[in-house]
Order: sequence, then C-alpha cells, then structure tokens
Amino acid sequence: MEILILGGDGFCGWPTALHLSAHGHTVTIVDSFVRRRIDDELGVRSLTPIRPIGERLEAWDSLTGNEIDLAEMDLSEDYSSLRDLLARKRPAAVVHFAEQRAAPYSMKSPAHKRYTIQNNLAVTHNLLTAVVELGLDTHIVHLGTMGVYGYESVPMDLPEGYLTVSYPDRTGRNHSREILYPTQPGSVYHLSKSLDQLLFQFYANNDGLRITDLHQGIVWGTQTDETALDPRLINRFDYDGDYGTVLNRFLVEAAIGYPLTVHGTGGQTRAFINIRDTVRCIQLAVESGAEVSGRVRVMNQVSETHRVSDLAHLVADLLGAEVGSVSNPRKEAHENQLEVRNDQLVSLGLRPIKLATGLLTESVEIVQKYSDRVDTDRIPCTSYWNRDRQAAAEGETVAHPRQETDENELSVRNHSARRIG
Ligand code: NAD
Ligand code: USQ
Repeated sequence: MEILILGGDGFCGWPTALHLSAHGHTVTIVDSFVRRRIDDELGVRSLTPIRPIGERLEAWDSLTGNEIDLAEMDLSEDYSSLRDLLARKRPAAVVHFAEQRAAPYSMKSPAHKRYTIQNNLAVTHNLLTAVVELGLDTHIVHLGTMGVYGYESVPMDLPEGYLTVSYPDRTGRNHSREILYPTQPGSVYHLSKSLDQLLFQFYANNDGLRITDLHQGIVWGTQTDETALDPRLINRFDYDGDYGTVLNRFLVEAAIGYPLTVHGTGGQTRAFINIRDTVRCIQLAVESGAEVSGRVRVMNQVSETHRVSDLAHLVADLLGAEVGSVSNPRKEAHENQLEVRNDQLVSLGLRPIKLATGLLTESVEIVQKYSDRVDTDRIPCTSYWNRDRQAAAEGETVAHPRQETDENELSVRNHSARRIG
C-alpha cells in the first residue's frame, strides 16, 4: 500500500514509518522538522541521541533494502506542495501525526497557544481540502487523543467516539441518536484535537472522505522492533517539562535520583499505551481501511488505565526512587475515575501490552544508558494553565500577570521549505 506519514520524523511517526515499511508498505515521510527546532527553542534534547533524518533513512535502507521517501514541507502553509505530493503519490492511506502535541507547550504563552491552534487546524484542514480537491479515495488515519473526552468521572466505560443520547420531541415522544461524545478539552492542545473532530465530521459528511480518528492515550516506552535494529534508528525520548509524558518522565527522574514530580495528589487517572502497540494499532487501522465509509470511524487506541500516583510508586519500587510532589501547574481535577473501551482495535487483532508484561525493563535500560544526557534544569514544568496555578506554584496568594512572550510568531515557524523525493 502507498502510504504518506505526515509527521514521520516524530516520536510516534518515525517508528510507525519503519513498522509499515517493514510490513511491505511503500512509505513517504512528510515533515517540516519543526519538532527538532522546538528542542532548540526549549534548550533541550531527546534523552536518546536521535540522528538527522537523512542518516536515519540511509541506515534503514542499508539494513533492510527498503527505501523510505522523504518530503520536507510545512503542512500548515505549503498547501500546493502537499497537493502536488498527493497528486503524484495517490496514496491509499495518509497517517496524520503532524501536530504540536504537548499540552504544557500549548499553554506556555499567547504565542504558543496561537501556534498550536494555527498549526494543528491548518495541517488537518489542508489535508482534508487537498484530498477533496484531487478527488482521491485516500483513507485518512488521524492521531487524536483520549483527552478530547475530558477527565470527568463518569459511571461507564468511555465509548469509542460516539454517545447514544435520547431526548423527547415536542410531543414528549422519545427519540435517540448518536452524537460525538461531548468534548471537554483540558488544554489548548487538547482543544485543537476537539476542533479536528468537527473538521473530520464535516468532510466525511459533505465529501464522503474516509477517515479514522484514533483517540490515543499517553504513549510510554521508546523502542520498537524496528528502531532497536541499529543505534542510527533510535527513537526520540522526551523527558522535559513540556514534552515529556508522565511515565517516561518518572523513569528518567528515578534513574538520576530526582524526586518523582507527581502533580498535586497524583489522583489523576489516565489511559496508556506502549509505543510498540501504537505502531501495531496504526498498521491495523491502515490495513482495515476498506471497512471505513460513511461516518468517521473512531477507535480508542489505549491498552490500560493507571492512576499517576500508582505509576510513581511502581517506578519508585522498581528503581528505589523517592516519590515527590509538586504544585500542579495544570487546571485539572485532583482525581478522577477512568475506564475505556478499546473493543475495535482488539477485534482487529491488538493484544495490548500491559505495564506488567516486563517491557518497563527495556525503558529502564534506555534511561540508565543515556542518563548522562539529562539536563536537570529542564525537568520542572514551568508552563502554568492560568494565573492561579502559577501563583500556587510560586507560593503566592495574589495572582499577577504571567510572564508571557510578546512575540507574535514563534521563531520555530521561520524556515524555508524544501521538498525532497
Ligand atoms: P512529535 O512532536 O514527536 O511528532 C510530530 C511530528 O510532526 C514532528 O516530527 C513535527 O516536526 C511534525 N510536524 C508538526 N507540525 C508540522 C507541520 N506544520 N508540517 C510538517 N510537519 C509537522 O509528536 P508525537 O508524540 O509523535 O505525536 C504524534 C501525534 O500523535 C500527535 O498528533 C499527537 O497529538 C498524537 N498523540 C501523541 C501521544 C503521545 O503520548 N506522544 C499520545 C496521544 C496522541
Ligand atoms: N503529570 C504528573 N507529573 C509529571 C507530568 C505529568 O503528575 O511530571 C500528570 C499530569 O498532571 C496529568 C497526567 O500526568 O494529569 C498526564 O500528563 P502527560 O504530560 O503524561 O500527558 P498529557 O499532557 O495528557 O499529554 C500526552 C501527550 C498528548 C496526548 C495525551 C493523551 O503529550 O499528545 O494527546 O498524552 S491523553 O492524556 O490520553 O489525552
């Protein structure tokens, strides 16, 4: 199958590109490398030493004989380059990872909020418009998030995308219909994914586009069978206060003896998935594309749920670390219950990897191997959801204006686009 991977140089995109290539698909990576520039902006680097994309692709080719094509473009701005690429490749599937994906980064300043909304919505909308303009039958597979559902405790397992509601008509007779599950985003990043959902609903309805939206939980781990083949293929591993996700952060913190940064009570329950399951789920979603027609197919891409404080204690017991507590920079419930349905991916063949399966040891080996690359100054999360959260973190009682950049545009956007392949 001819497949484009938008955002194929990123944490989920890179191992997915290799996995699909290893399974016989013809893969093209499309990326602007903005994520690498954000590392420079934040003064941080991946825990693992990731190689430039050219070296990554050469290594893959020399190890497997599989060529992966590359197209460099800013998908939020270079509409004609995207349209030309789609016209040339006529892909059976496009996997769309190319969004700003960190909640704390999206809440840092007005410029970061604006960048996240502008980038994410423009990429999604450009893709949808281009597929319609060209009249392609391409199956679009988008990486959404569990966070669109919000984290209110509800007395049911979260359904996959839709909720059946019933309501009385004017005569009092009851009707029922399926609606998109009411969205309750907890950050500007999650808001961008909630808005993406409406774009998908519109284009599936209006133009018959075939779309799968994967509501993914928090990804942990770093290596897959393919990235582990050679050090030049190693995947990125974020641990900083903006991009590091909770379990990966706890592992790094434990490895260097930094008290685990549990936000508040640690009573937040979230959904998790290992990166090996991520790439497997994308393969299952892409290869079952023929099933998709009509309304958007929404699948919850999660393996299990955990409470943050339980994860902290698990990591602390495993590595002998101290469980700390920091004032929560986020506006979120102190605790919530969460159970999630994932029947569709399981019925397609997913056999979820659980934390208990021992894969945590692989991550521990990685963090121990590269622990000398950790910059402890980059561990604290200094992005606050609002003035109250900032004041609480600083131990103040009176909120004062946040320190906000007055830049209109983030420098990470400034680059000249170039296309290869
Ligand atoms: P990432 O930041 O590592 O990768 C995103 C990639 O997209 C980067 O290589 C970046 O350069 C590229 N990109 C962003 N904007 C672009 C643009 N305008 N033009 C071209 N390329 C652009 O993120 P990730 O962790 O790999 O996440 C991928 C997707 O999966 C995101 O949409 C994210 O919301 C979703 N997701 C991630 C997680 C997680 O825990 N990492 C969990 C759930 C969902
Ligand atoms: N948390 C801590 N300590 C930390 C970091 C986080 O206690 O050092 C807490 C947060 O307050 C939050 C929970 O852990 O309650 C999860 O935070 P996270 O940073 O691991 O995950 P999140 O911000 O939700 O975002 C990540 C990805 C995002 C994806 C999302 C899936 O960055 O791209 O969409 O997970 S989900 O959480 O299911 O919405």
